[in-house]
This record gives sequence, C-alpha cells and structure tokens, in this order.
Amino acid sequence: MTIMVTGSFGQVGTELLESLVQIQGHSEVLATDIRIPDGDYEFETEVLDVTDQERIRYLIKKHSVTSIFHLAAILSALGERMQDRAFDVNLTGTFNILKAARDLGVEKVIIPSTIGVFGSETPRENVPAVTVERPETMYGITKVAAELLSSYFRRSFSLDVRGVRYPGLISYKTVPSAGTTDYAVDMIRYAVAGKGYVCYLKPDTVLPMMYMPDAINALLNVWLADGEKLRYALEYNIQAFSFSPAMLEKELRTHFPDFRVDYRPDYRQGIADSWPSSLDVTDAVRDWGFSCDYDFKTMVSDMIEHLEGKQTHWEK
Ligand code: AKB
Repeated sequence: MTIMVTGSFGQVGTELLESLVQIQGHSEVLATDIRIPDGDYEFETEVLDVTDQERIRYLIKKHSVTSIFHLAAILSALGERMQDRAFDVNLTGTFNILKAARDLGVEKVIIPSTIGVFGSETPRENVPAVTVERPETMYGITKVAAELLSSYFRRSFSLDVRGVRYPGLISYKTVPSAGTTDYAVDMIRYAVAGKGYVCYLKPDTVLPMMYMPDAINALLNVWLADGEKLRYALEYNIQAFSFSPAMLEKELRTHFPDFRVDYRPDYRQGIADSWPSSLDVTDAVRDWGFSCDYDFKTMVSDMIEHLEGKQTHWEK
C-alpha cells in the first residue's frame, strides 16, 4: 500500500507529507514533484511532471499506489502569468491522474479545489457548495474543470475522488509566492522581521482563510471519511475565518506596535475582488465532521511564535 503525493514540496504538500508519514509510516509514502529539492527525506521521492501520462502510470505500477493526493497545481497569480502551463498542469495533469487512477485500480484520489472556482457572479458571502462558478482566472477555470471531471469520474467509473475547496492558506514552513492570498503569510513574516510591508491588495479586501494545521487535518479527514456519506467530490467549502489586510495589520500591531503597511494594489486585486469573502461550510461539517482548532488570533500568535528567531526567506 503506497500513498503517492503530487506537488509534494509545495505549501500543502510539505506539511501533508509530515502527517502522512506519522499516520502511515515512511515506507508507505511516495513524494513526487517536478523537482526534488536537496535533502534527506524519510520517504521515497520520484520526479514527476503530471503532464506526463506515461510517467504517472509507471510510478503507480512501480510503487503499487493505492491512494493519490494530487496537489500539483499552478496557483492564481502565477497562472495569470503562465496561462499555458496553468492549463497543462491543472487541467491536463488532473485528467491524467484521474485516467491513470481509474485504469490502474487506485482506490482513492484526493484533490484540493479552491475558492478560485468562484467569480464575481457568485454571491459574496456565505457561499454554498453548489452555486455559480464562473471564475475569471486561468487557475479558476482549470479548477472548475477539475471539480467537474472529478464528479464525472465518480459517477461514470465509480472512482473514489474526494476533496475540499481550500480558502487562502497560512503557514510558516514554506514561503508561498504563486497565489493571491499569500500576502497574509508575507505580511506576518515582514512584521516578525521588524520590517514594513508593501501589500498588493487594498486594505479592505476580505477573503476566507485557514491555518495550515487545520487545512491538513481537513484533507486527511476527507480522505478517511465514510465514502457513503460523501455527497460531493471536491465541492466541500471549508474556511476557518475571514479577514482583510487591514485587520491583519491591526492584529500584528498588537504584537509589533511599530509595524506599518503601505497599500499598493496590483493585478492581484482584480483576482481577489472576484472571490467571495466567506463560505458556508455546513456540508463539510455534516458529511465528514469538518472543524478547526485555530481562530484568527491564535493563528497569528502561533505563526509569530514559529517565525520568531528564524531566518527570513530574503536572508537565506
Ligand atoms: C491562491 O491564492 O491562488 C490560492 C488559492 C486561494 O487557491 N491560495
């Protein structure tokens, strides 16, 4: 039994691998990514570009893969600058994973979706699982297609595909740079380093967010959930709290009174404006018991505690 993870060294993968090794043991976890960073890993690694269908099939057979966490994706901000690559990785890559899983008898495929599937025609607040999905980014378009493909593979081939719609994710272990919600991680890092921060979103842009330990637990819970109770494939909305850059700045100032933010919105403002400010998580709570341990204040304190005294990414 092997659990294969794609996009293993990204923001989610890095922390998911630690949890999977704890749950399953290192011999049952296979980390794949387009590049394997130098390091001593307690699990096996393989290079994998998910646009390469043959290599996916080869690795599934070689390692007798039973579950796949398909995390490889080009996020919203980078996707607008690399549209072809976003299309290939997010859409062709997901289609490749689903086809290989179906043909080679993989038991479960877990794929995170995102608030990127929504657009400005979606209700702004308390968005339900089933709603208008007319995104305005390449990332969103490919992720809507991934949601629909996942439902299609569940219905047509009885492939067990599951997932959640992630909000913006906040973590201290990696430095994300390809998303629109990443300002939050950066703002905290700058505050801890004693520097001012230039924010690319307007101060009042409220977005749904979540701390990484809760995001990892959610993905693991949906993986282990009773399949009979899952009414959706990837359409489970989850979030822990919603906040704006100004709210984060204010909270950070309770820890660092001299901290200042300068607001200079760029193209990412348009992306953020097309996303909702809060999600209805009722279906996730009812179907697989979604819950979170961290609220806004405890997330900020925990981030600060883990980042204090550490080298910042620009010093490395
Ligand atoms: C992004 O900002 O692109 C991601 C996401 C919301 O999926 N964090």
